[in-house]
Formats: sequence, C-alpha cells, structure tokens
Amino acid sequence: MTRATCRQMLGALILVVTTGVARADTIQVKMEKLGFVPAEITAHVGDTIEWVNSDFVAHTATARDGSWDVLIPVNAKKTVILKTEGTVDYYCKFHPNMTGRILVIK
Ligand SMILES: [Cu+2]
Repeated sequence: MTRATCRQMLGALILVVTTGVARADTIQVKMEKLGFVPAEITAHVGDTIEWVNSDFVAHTATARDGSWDVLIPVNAKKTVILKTEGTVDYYCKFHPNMTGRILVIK
C-alpha cells in the first residue's frame, strides 16, 4: 500500500467514526414573562435541556411523570439530561399555567 492510499483509507475511517457517533446537543429554553420559550421542543435521548430564567421570579421545571424537578432562581440556569424516549409534559410548581412539552426521540 502506498502512503497516499494509506492516508485516504485513514481519512475514510475517521469520517465513518465521526459521522457514526450520535452528537448530544444542549437545547436552551428561556423562562420569561411567566412562560417557557419555546414551550414545545423536540430533543434526542442524551441531549441536555438548559432552562435559563430571565424572569423576575423563581420558576421550576417539573416533569408531570416525576422524572425530574428543578428549581431555577432568577438569573440562573439549570440543566437536565434526557434519558428516555417519549413525551414529557412539564410545568412550574409556582405558576401552574406555565407549561411546556418535550418530545424526546431516539
Ligand atoms: Cu414559575
């Protein structure tokens, strides 16, 4: 094998490895004016949701199925890593009208 062929094969191998690995993303959801923005998102298993509270009061992101419950003070951010597939409805414990939904796909 020539050196050029070897390099080509190595290049192809690196391409396969990097494209074959699922990349975990961080999806940001803002808390403002007593609402989640955007209120509905789609994410993948392994992704991180980051709530950023730019509101004037503290909020929570509380999953209705009990899988997570985080308190986010004013000007703070908190994250949750999504571990299972499915639709998760969530709300704020202090403001029950404040609701969101995450569609978690594989
Ligand atoms: Cu709230």
